[in-house]
Amino acid sequence: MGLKSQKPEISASTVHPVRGSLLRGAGSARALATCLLILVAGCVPDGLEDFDFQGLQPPPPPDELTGDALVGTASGGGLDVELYAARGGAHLGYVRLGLRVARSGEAVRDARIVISATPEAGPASGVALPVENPATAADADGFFRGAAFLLTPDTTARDFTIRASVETLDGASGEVTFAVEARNDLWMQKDGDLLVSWIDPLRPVVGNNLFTVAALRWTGSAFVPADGLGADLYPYMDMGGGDGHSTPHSAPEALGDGRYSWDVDFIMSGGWEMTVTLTPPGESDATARFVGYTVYDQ
Ligand SMILES: [Cu+2]
Repeated sequence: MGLKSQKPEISASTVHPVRGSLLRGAGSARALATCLLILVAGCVPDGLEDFDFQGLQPPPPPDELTGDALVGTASGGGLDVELYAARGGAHLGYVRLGLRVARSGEAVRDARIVISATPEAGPASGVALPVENPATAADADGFFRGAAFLLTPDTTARDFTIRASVETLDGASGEVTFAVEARNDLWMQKDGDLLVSWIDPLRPVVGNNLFTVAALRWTGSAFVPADGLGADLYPYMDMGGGDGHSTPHSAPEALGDGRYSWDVDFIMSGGWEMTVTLTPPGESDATARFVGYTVYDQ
């Protein structure tokens, strides 16, 4: 024992899929050698008794972090409204919102809803933030689905007000207000006056994903979409011991409205770093690093 005389058990999930051109960093040569060895006979990286590459990754957070969390309830005009936010609740950046409306305990399934969102503190206090209003029909789960960018220039002032003006198709109307404190986590990264929000995918999986971010610039009085930027993506998985690798992805596509997207084929589940480099014409690069982003097996 101790010698690698036993043939390690190799399953598809423990073999590290690596392409030489995706490697980078000081450990590249060693990683490549490691992986060639795996292909030939299996191998044991430094400090490991068995080659469980997935075991090098921190345990993935509970899946509920991608789900809807109740943010608050409010009533107005005889309408009771529950506000939900995806990804486990309100956070800085692009927040998918779900509203459930009831009148006298009866779910309302058709309504015109207009959302507004404003920061309550910091340099952008009172500024109207970009929002997406829900369609007039609730989805199968009874949610009116919309979204808001909860943005703040300095990321420390994280109190927001979200308002919803609700008008049912049969004439009832009410206005509700929610005080929301947003988490500062990986969903929004800033560099200077550029704020970069992760839009999609909500829950990335191994295989093909459309990765989309939105860049907005704080002008001192408003957040405006930052179009016409050079855009570059570098997905990277740190495998520990100086080894790491990227994964195949397409060239960027500028979608307008400050949005940029890439097709990304994640070759492994676990924690990834997504580095987005944006270059405004005639200015220096801005870098947004989304670190610890979990890619699920399915
Ligand atoms: Cu990996």
